[in-house]
Amino acid sequence: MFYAGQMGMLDKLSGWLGLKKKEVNVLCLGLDNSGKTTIINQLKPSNTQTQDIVPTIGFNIEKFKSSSLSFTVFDMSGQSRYRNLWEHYYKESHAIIFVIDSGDKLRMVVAKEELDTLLNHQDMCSRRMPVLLFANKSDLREAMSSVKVSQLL
Ligand SMILES: Nc1nc2c(ncn2[C@@H]2O[C@H](COP(=O)(O)OP(=O)(O)O)[C@@H](O)[C@H]2O)c(=O)[nH]1
Ligand SMILES: [Mg+2]
Repeated sequence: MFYAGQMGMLDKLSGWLGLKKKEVNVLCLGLDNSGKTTIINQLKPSNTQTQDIVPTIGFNIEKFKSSSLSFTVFDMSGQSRYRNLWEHYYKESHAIIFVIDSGDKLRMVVAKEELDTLLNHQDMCSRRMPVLLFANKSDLREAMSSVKVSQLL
């Protein structure tokens, strides 16, 4: 039952992202601490234990695969010298989930910069790809509304 429920969630996600392909690679991006690992762990079916964390100094990539969806997760900010390590994932991805911490007013401008850089990247702007902007942590008392977040972005 738990497994079926989780699969339903992933199917819904495919629907929201408008994905019709059989095998799709989803990139989950955002600043560190925005909640990417938490979201991805919620999406994981209970039998998907293969969490492939590839730690490098100051940089990590998480991956998991479930039925036809494969997820790659990484932090986008701060470590521009690691940029070339994750940029090559853009080419092979079919959809993006960009996670924003709605409570992090100070770094909203950094999130915007990273989003702009992403969307202007040569491997991104030359094609059409669904992007889900995930205004996370809306439960926080100081959280900005999703409308406010989208205005700032
Ligand atoms: N209040 C609140 N905290 C969250 C939410 N999602 C994640 N967090 C917390 O934010 C912190 C960073 O989350 P994490 O998933 O590690 O972020 P990542 O660096 O983007 O992978 C953790 O302490 C989480 O428990 C949320 O929706 N609401
Ligand atoms: Mg993480």
